[in-house]
Formats: sequence, structure tokens, C-alpha cells
Amino acid sequence: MRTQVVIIGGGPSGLLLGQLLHGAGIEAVVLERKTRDYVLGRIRAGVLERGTVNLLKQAGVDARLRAQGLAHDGTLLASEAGCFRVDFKKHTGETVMVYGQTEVTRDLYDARESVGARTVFEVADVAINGADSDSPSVTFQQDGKGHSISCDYVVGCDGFHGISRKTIPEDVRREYEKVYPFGWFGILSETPPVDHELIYANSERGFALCSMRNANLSRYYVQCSMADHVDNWSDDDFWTELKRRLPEQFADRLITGPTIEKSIAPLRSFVTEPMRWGRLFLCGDAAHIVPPTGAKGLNTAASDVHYLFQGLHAWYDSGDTEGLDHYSERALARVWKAERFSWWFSSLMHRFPDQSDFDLRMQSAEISFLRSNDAAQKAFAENYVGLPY
Ligand code: RFL
Ligand code: PHB
Repeated sequence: MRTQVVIIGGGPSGLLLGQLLHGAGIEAVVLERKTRDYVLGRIRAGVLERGTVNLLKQAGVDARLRAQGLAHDGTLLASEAGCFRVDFKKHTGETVMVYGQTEVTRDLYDARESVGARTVFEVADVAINGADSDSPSVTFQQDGKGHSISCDYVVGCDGFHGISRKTIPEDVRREYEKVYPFGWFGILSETPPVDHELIYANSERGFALCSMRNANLSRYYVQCSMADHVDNWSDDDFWTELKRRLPEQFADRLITGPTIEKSIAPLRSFVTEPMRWGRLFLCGDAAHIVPPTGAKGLNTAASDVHYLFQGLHAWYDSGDTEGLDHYSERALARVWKAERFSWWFSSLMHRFPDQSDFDLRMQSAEISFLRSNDAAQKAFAENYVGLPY
């Protein structure tokens, strides 16, 4: 079999790229290791930058997002010293959209199906061959049978644990990593959110975040040890811990209920360079990971897709290789800025096991500076709503 682009991974980056390529008349096959239901069962990101929303619009998959997404023009930051708001709209003129990754992915799968684009689920043993030649191919197993697709380009959208990044030889690849000494325990519950905006809280018991998916679906997180396990926490334990980490005015009005999902996620900063090797390109979590503080993971995946789509479109349209030649450099320039913001915001809001009294004072001084300084709030707002592409 032959196609123009093989996309490995049917998460948000692979699906979004596939849909944009389809719109430009470029044929792509998406290979996904899991089932559609499994992919849609993963609860992940919740906040979309303007750039991500625009790309979804460009891909023709923004109808439900426009109807059901919640536009937020600020966020609350809490600490022992009190609570304050950063106004995105005032500082940048922009808002962010609260709309879950699960819904983005569902919209993309539905759009793919409605145009008859090909997604192959439950593939195994995916391997990329000849990425450094002019005629790459991808082999895989499905239903116990071997398959091979030859193509012009291969795009690795297969997440942090995928095979694409590891296809780039070790002497070409350079990796940068920081693993944080804690995780986030997240729950979903069919309860009204405690506030109409997100609350990021730095408390002496550790970080907490109040987020949401809609008017009757809340998403809450508390910082936890990576040695912890979801089964160690009853719903009551979770709600009690969350309330202890929130300012009183929110703890008092928090509406609790049964949780419908519980998971623990590790926190990691990771970047691999370059994001291109021959005819293989990496997008999203396959190339980089951020800690979730600031919600940059999915949005950085979307900006990669933007740069790569521009490059592929120009190449198929006119043979212009400029966009493909500069893809890695352009994507990485933005990735590193998102890495910086996520690392800084994570460092500001969490309790670290080895934090000295001096470190704690530095954290409070930085929060206090952010609270009182307009320029600092503007810088925060610019990063939160998303740096320009
Ligand atoms: P994904 O979503 O991981 O999708 C990759 C897809 O590739 C498939 N795959 C393969 N398919 C074929 N062959 C193989 N060999 C394959 N290996 C893997 C996988 O099954 C999967 O379907 O990467 P993508 O598309 O780049 O999207 C990136 C985002 O998912 C990610 O950045 C965010 O979800 C990160 N993230 C969060 N970001 C936020 O902004 N806010 C959050 O609250 C947030 N929570 C999270 C997260 C990531 C998590 N992970 C990865 C552990 C919570 C978790 C648990
Ligand atoms: C979420 O709603 O899951 C969410 C929101 C903001 C973040 C991280 C996660 O910074």
C-alpha cells in the first residue's frame, strides 16, 4: 500500500495533523495502537490556547467547541498570603477556552470518519524503515497480519512512550529531562465547579488545582507522592485534602460528590532535539513533555502541528522545502518557551521535599511580586494564553 503521509499515533496531534492535511488534499493514514474508546477514555488536558482553537477551526472541527467551550478571561492564584486574579483579557486582549482533550479528540475522530479518512486501530509492532532515505515505509501488525505502507513522509505523533523518537539514532538525538519529585492526583466529579475560573493554589500541604469541564463536571487535582496509589484515597480523603489546600472562601463552598475518575500523573519536563530526522518528523508528546501546571502540553502539540502542516502544505503545493527544513528549529523555539513557563509555574506553586526555609521565602516573595506587579502579571498572562506562533 502507498500513501503520502503516515502518521503514527491517533492522539490529538496525529488526528489534528491528519485533518488539516485532508483539508489540503494530502492523503494521510493514521496508525493507532489502542481502540478509539481507549483513547477517548483518557482524561487529560482541559485548557486550549487561542492558537489551538484557531487550528481546530482551520481543521473544520470547532462547532461543538464554540457551542460548549467555556471562554475564560482570567485565573485565580492562591497562597497562604491570600488569593488574587490575573486578568488575561486586560493584559493581552485574549482569552483561553476550557474544553477537554477528550472532546477535542472525539470531534477529530468524528470528522475523520465523516470524510472517510483512514485510521487503523489496534496496530502492533510499528516500525519506521528508511526514514533517512527518499523512500520511507512503515510496517506494522494488525489482526495477526503484517502490513507495509510506503510514503513520502512519516510523522511520529505517538506520545512519550512511542517508537518514533527512538527511531532517530542515539548519536543524532539529544535529550533534556527533569523529573519532579511528586505527581498530581486528579479526579473528575459530576458536581458544579467551585468557581467559574480555575484556581491554582500553593498551600503548605502542597499544590492544588480547581478546574472544570462544564457547568456540572469538575476536575480537581492535588499534589501527591509518586509512591502513592489511587486506591489509597477514598473520595472523602480526596475532598478533605483538597479543602485543606484551598482558601477558606472556596473550601467552604466546595460541592463534593462521588468521583467518576481518579488517576495519578507524573510531572516531567522533557525535550528531544532535533524534531526531524530525514523524512521523519516528531510532533507533540513524542518530542517533548511539560508538567501540567499552566496547561501547555496539548497546546504545544498543536503548535508543532501548525508548523509541520505549513511545511508539508508548501512542499506538496509548490515543492518549497523551506517550511520542512526549518520545522525542527521553529517548533523547538516555541517548545522551549512553553517548557520555561511550565517549569517556572510548577516551581512557584508546589512544595518540594528538599525545600529549605530560604527556598520557601523565595517562593512567597515571587508570588507576592506577581500579585503586586502589573508587568509580571502581563508576562504571566501572555504565557498562559499562549505565545504567538
Ligand atoms: P498522546 O495524547 O499521548 O497520543 C499519542 C497516541 O499515540 C499512540 N501510540 C501509538 N500508536 C501506534 N503505534 C505506537 N507504537 C504507539 N505508541 C503510542 C497512543 O496510544 C496515543 O493514542 O500525544 P499527543 O497527540 O502528542 O498529545 C499530547 C497531549 O496528549 C499531552 O500533551 C497532554 O495530554 C499532556 N497532559 C496534560 N496537558 C495539559 O495541557 N493539561 C493537563 O491537564 C494534562 N494532563 C497530560 C495530562 C498527559 C498525561 N500523560 C501523557 C501521562 C495527564 C496525563 C496522564
Ligand atoms: C485540567 O483542567 O485538566 C487542567 C487545567 C489547567 C492545568 C492543568 C490541567 O494547568
